[in-house]
Amino acid sequence: MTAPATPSAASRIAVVTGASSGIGAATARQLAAAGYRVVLTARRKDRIEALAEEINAAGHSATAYTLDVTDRAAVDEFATAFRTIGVLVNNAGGALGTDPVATGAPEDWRRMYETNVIGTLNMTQALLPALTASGDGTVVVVSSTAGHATYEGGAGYVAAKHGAHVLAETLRLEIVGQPVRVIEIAPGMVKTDEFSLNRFGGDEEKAAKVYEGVAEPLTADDVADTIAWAVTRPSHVNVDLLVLRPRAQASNTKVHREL
Ligand code: 8X3
Repeated sequence: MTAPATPSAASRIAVVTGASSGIGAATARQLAAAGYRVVLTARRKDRIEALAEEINAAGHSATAYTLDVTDRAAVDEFATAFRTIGVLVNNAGGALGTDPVATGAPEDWRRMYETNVIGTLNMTQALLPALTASGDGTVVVVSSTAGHATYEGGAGYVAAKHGAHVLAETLRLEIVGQPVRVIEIAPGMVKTDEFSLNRFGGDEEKAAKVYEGVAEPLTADDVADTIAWAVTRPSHVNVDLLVLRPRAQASNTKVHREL
């Protein structure tokens, strides 16, 4: 097996969005352990500050920066702090509702497009010069299996994640020849504290049902581990797209449940 690459001085900073919980927080921890100086961004200041403290106390390096990725002016301001960065992990996003197309709320669709697609676009555009300047940059887009196939009740989220997938795929075409990789990680069923809870507006019962009888849904750490693996491949190796699901999930609609 190829040994993980150690980040060079110019590429040592990794910015992670949505770092306040779940996959984002787990990714920040793992990239910090891999030798990156992680910059944690999210809207919830208390959470990212607490995580930065935890990472620093473990002997690694982290700073917290409160940021809403959908606020372009704030993102541009954030980007002025960096001349070079090595890694941008676009993880912020999420789902709202499981309504069918016939009755889904346009406002939910809009918000999902804003966070999953425009947020990724804002961060990627703003930081691309710094990623390129490092001479060895990596953009990670955390999409979803929802970015590759649909399911009933999922259209708003599926449409947004298809948007994130297309952004990654198109950017890779457009910047080929420049020293920046574009990696898409597409997780299936991941059990985190907040993903389903947010999707169902805080309804714990509905959120729990998503994972009912599923032996071992993926964890945030499983996904973070995959992201860290892809990021630490040698610079010439671009993991274009990696789909990961729990063993109990064969497709978006085929899940084995022991009930
Ligand atoms: C999460 C996967 O199946 O809830 O991105 O759309 S799913």
